Amino acid sequence: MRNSVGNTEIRSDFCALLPLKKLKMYKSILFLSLLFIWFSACRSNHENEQNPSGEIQLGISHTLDGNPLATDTLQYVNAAGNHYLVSEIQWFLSDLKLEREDGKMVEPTDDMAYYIDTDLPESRSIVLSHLPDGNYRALHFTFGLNEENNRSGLFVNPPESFMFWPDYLGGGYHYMKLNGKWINADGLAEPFNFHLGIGQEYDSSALKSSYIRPNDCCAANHCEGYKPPSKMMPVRAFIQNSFEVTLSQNFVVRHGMKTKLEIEMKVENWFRGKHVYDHNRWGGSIMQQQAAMKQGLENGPDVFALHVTSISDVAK
Ligand SMILES: [Cu+2]
Repeated sequence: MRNSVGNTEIRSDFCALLPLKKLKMYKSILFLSLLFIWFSACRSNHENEQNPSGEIQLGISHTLDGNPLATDTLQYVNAAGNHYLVSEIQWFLSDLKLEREDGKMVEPTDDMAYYIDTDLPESRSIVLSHLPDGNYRALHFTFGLNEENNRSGLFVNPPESFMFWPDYLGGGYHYMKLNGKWINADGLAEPFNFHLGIGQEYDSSALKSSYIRPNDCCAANHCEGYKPPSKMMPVRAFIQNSFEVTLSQNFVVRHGMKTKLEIEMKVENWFRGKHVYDHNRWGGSIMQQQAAMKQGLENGPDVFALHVTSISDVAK
């Protein structure tokens, strides 16, 4: 009996001991897990405190006379009095930089250039993430591609590759194709290709025997809508026409938040400002007319504006 009691006691102690050991083991695992989670959270918090980062969603809009651009409708009149329509706008925005309130520049992306197209909605939204938290005072970009980057063969796939600028006119890529029609002096709707890119300085003193025939040498290398003359004076020098745009505007980047900004292209301003651009004067094709491109380019800085749309949680 005692034995059996003893046995029972021994057995019951043994049985009680096993769960206790397991319990201790579970407690240890739980403790270590909690310790690990706590340590990870602290480390993560510490990293966030060291490098808090937020996001910018940069939209691109095209407006005309204060309203969203309506394509293919003959409803606009420019400063020169030309009645006109716009069918499409394609352009490059490059070297994007953000300026903090202390003047330090932040390069928010590894992408050198962005192709923007009025017919491609996805091209009009750029997401910039992991940006340093803080207050900012301006956004900078290059309209088109700068001299260093503007090299033929840089883009091999469309639509970017379709932006090529003929090598005999300087090569690289169009900064912008703004295509449309205007009612010319004869009252007819005539196409215009307001194309901006590398300009040329022609050698007017060259012998006629040295003129080049672009259609013979490079017929496959003309952009659509552009018909070069049958003979062209030799080019003495090429002119880099891209320009820097600075858009002063205060905005913030906050950790875990998404700031929505919008770059607005005010299309009518290509044709007014420093110069009143007249399609009747320059005609439909200006890729060989540096004086015409210069008017547009010098109007360019007033073409762009930056707006702060909203700030919200990244998840929204
Ligand atoms: Cu062109």
